[in-house]
Amino acid sequence: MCEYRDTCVSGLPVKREGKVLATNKDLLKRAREGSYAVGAFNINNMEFLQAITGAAEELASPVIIAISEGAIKYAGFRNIVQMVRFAAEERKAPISLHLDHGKDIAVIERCIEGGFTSVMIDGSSLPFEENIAVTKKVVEKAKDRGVSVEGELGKLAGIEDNVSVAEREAALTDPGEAEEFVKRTGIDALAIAVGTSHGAYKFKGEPNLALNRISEIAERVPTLLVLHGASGVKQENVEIANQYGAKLKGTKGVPDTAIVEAIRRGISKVNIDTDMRIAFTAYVRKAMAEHPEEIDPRKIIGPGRDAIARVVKEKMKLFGSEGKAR
Ligand code: TD3
Ligand code: ZN
Repeated sequence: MCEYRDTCVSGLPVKREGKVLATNKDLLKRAREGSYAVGAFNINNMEFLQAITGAAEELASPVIIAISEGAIKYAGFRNIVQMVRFAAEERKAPISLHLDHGKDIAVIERCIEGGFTSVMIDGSSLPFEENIAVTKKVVEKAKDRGVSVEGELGKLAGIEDNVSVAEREAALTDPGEAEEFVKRTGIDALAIAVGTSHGAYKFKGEPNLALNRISEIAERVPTLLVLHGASGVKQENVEIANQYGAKLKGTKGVPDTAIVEAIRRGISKVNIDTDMRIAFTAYVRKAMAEHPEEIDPRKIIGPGRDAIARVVKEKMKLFGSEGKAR
């Protein structure tokens, strides 16, 4: 039997007429209307992609495959695009191919021309006017191609990292600026800073997030809102990793309750990378420690791939996207 979505020729997937990949705008608009969020999960290789799209298929959830500039360098542009397109042909779940934290205009242009359905232009480190200028430029290039654009305003620094209240305030996204930024750039989605940061060390003390900022921004800004640095960094996988030789100390992530609250207040896209990295590391380490005689890479990496799928399924349930692609 043909396992592919549409016509099959000798068991090979045939590109559907129209689009194989969804855009972020398509997926996120529906999410906002349905009061849930779509997860954006980063990949660098085949195993992560298989785990994520397999989870999406199993739970009938839309999903965004996020690719960093570093991932393009590591895996190769054409490998990434072809792998993700093939996954989208093979799986029933709607899949979008998104450039995460694009900074290099040449890379962003290549993504727009070369098959990505969404790009992020991260001008958050630039002065306000420069951020607007570069973001606008990307929107102009993307529009003709039907590619969605995500911009970023505010600094993704952990609140605890900032010494003073004034500095904390300065890092968070200002609702008035957000309104002007969206109006002047025409972006489809805006990444906002509400106290999260990238990686496994988000807070020194207790998690401290400015969740009310999300409501304030959502009230003034008609665009879709994105939460970066959203990994939960649960102790379970950190402990397994450490048990098998990792040295992850003082890790801290965003509590599940805060994620649910962020979505309730208007977040439609939630970015996850660190939680998958920790799960992968934990289970690859475990496999190598328990089977030191093993040299078959499938026996070593396979358990890591299974662990990623478990993390992704948990996130899809948390974000409420499970069953939304039925
Ligand atoms: O944009 N990303 C993914 C890349 C960050 C490097 O890990 C995120 O916002 C994910 O954040 P997190 O919490 O998984 O590090
Ligand atoms: Zn990010």
